[in-house]
Amino acid sequence: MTSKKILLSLLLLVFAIALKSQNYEESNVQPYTLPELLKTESGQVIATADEWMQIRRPEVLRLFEDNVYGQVPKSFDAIYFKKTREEKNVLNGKATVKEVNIIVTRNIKQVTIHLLLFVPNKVKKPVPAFLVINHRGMETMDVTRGNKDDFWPVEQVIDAGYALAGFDVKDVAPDDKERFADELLQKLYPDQLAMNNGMRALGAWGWGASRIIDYFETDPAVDAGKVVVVGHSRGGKAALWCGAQDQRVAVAISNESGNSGAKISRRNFGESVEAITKNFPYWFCKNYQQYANNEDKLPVDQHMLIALQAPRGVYVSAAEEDRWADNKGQYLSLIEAQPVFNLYGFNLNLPLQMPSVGNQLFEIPMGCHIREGKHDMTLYDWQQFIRFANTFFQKK
Ligand code: GTR
Repeated sequence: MTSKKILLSLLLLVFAIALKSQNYEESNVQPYTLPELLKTESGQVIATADEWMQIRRPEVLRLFEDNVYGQVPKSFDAIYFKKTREEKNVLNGKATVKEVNIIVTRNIKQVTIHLLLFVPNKVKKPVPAFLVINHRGMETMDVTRGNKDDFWPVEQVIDAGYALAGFDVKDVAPDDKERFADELLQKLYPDQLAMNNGMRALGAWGWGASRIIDYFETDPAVDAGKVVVVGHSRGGKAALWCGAQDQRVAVAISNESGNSGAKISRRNFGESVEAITKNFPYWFCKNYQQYANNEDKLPVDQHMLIALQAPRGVYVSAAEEDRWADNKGQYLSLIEAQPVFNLYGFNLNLPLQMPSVGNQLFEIPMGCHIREGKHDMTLYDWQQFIRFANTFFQKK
């Protein structure tokens, strides 16, 4: 073979490998078999909500810990809440803003989560709250409202009668391959770093949201039983993982979370486990690497993450042009998770077809929408979240 031909065959090979892991053609989606949701590892068939809660749910949670996101340590020595600011008349008198340092200690080390919280003034307390796992930096939540970002539409959320809370993920785990361990992992849980099923960034972000719920339990203005955890993309993966770990979460909202979030991993469309573990190894436990290009060996798939939210609320949103996130794969997870919700007496029967673009669909406690446009979290998305939450909480 001439060197030209060798080069050409090599290029074709590279192209074929890339194609295998990043398919965008529906007709190229290969058949797959999902792990069984309602059968335990020892073969016991789960037939009641009680059996799910006592037997299968803990098993599925452990499988996600050991193979995907890593453990989430529950213990620490102390937690303190230090209000650093409170202004009672912001947003034209409509809201009170608070900033609270949430300080968590373990073995004489500490981390501080900076919580930003807006609470509506003229509404009966306590109020339900949206809690955003924010990976886009504090600027997006600009407290002075000089920089209004649709990612954080506090005016609209307050008008709808909800509190809006947020924190920057860097307080617990910077979103960076080199520095992700700088906060929570090195300071409080260094032992996790040595473990193949140890916590990494996504686990830390969800852990951070849980500490904010700890704070809500002490704030009479917020209803800690009505917390909607919201995340976009990588934040959406963390929101689902947080809702799986922490059953105080009333609703988990995953906005365009895609691979290792809401989408079925075995469906070879858009981002693959290979791509995500290569580009973002520090989001997941080490064990997850072994499923790159090997999704069929995963003992879970992401519909089981949706099922772990039952019987609480779960909402999955998508954007038409966000093919990387595999909108159909996300919707299929909702469909596949329904049997667990139905053990609780719901009668979910979502249509097999995804809603068309511009439409919202919900059968409480599940909901979804798909909007036109690109990968982002927009005011339109928030309007749908609020509409879903109003119905979920039976608010006016
Ligand atoms: C992408 C990543 C996705 C998604 C996204 C985001 O680069 O591949 O899984 O998380 O980032 O967070 O915006």
